[in-house]
Amino acid sequence: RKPTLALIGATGAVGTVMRDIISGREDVYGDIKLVASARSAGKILRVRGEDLVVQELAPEVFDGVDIAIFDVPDEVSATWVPIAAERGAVVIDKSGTFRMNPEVPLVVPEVNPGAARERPLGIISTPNCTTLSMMAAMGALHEEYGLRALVVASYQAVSGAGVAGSARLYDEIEALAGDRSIGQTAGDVREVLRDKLGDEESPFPAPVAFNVVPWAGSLKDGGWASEEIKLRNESRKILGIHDLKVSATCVRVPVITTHSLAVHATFEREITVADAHRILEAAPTVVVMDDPANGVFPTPADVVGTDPTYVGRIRQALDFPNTLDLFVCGDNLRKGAALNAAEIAELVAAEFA
Ligand code: 11C
Repeated sequence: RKPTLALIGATGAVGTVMRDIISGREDVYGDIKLVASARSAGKILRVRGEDLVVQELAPEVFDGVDIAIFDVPDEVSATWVPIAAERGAVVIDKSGTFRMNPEVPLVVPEVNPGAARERPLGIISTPNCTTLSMMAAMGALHEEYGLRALVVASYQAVSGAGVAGSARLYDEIEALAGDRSIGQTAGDVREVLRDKLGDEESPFPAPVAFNVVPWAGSLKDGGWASEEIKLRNESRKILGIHDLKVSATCVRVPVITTHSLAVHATFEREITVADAHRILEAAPTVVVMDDPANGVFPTPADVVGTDPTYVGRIRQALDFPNTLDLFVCGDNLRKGAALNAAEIAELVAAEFA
């Protein structure tokens, strides 16, 4: 039989992409329910060519649901994911709440698909979009060369902070556009934004238009940002390397969608650029764009809206043994969020066949 699917958080930035992805992939579901907060309940949204009424999140909504995909804030997942699991749904949760729970697998289907079956709580977590942007590529390289260490700088898109993140960048660009004196004096960008946008709340701690912001997430011990700690812990869990050395600096950039990462990756054995090309070209969900002599490398503007992980600028580090430097781009709303969850849901749906 075909399992019943519920999408919780159906109206958010990821929920919107999720409906699009579910509509475009092989139809493995019976009924689909769209669920959101009271504010969005009653809206009519399209999925799989059907118009569905969004239902309000309530315990009864999970009756008869086999698979529930949650894309809601951490605190909403903390309350509602266990309720859905108790009512019999296999939950795929995009929040950070359960990712590091040893009884909850953290799954990237290209890397550890088998882990999706080991779910004693009936919960499977899907990683942070920044971690996910490099996992398909790093998993493939690790399989042959044994990954030992990752030093990463991220260039994160504003839609990682949801609909409000994208709205803020559009508003800032509109407020600043047309004045060719902007960006040449300290503080002028902040000043114009204050004048033109007033007290409008920003999800970012500094202007993101005409700027880069070395901060993503909340403050953790030692001055680390939560995003940087997630990237470390989640990479270790997904790749199954408990002592993987990871150091990250996460930076927000004025890009609407698609996270990029500059990755400095050290392996157990010597690895050449040709080795990396061979492995990554054979990886089904990775696209190699690496011909800098002809201006070929991935950029967010060229890959947004697509599913693969793109890798370019692959170089053998000059001063570090067994180490590659490379640049990765991945759509943070697709593979970074909705697509990975949909792929996990398909693994679970196959169990119903
Ligand atoms: C961002 N990666 O770009 C974050 C958003 O743990 O899933 C997702 C946070 C998470 O802001």
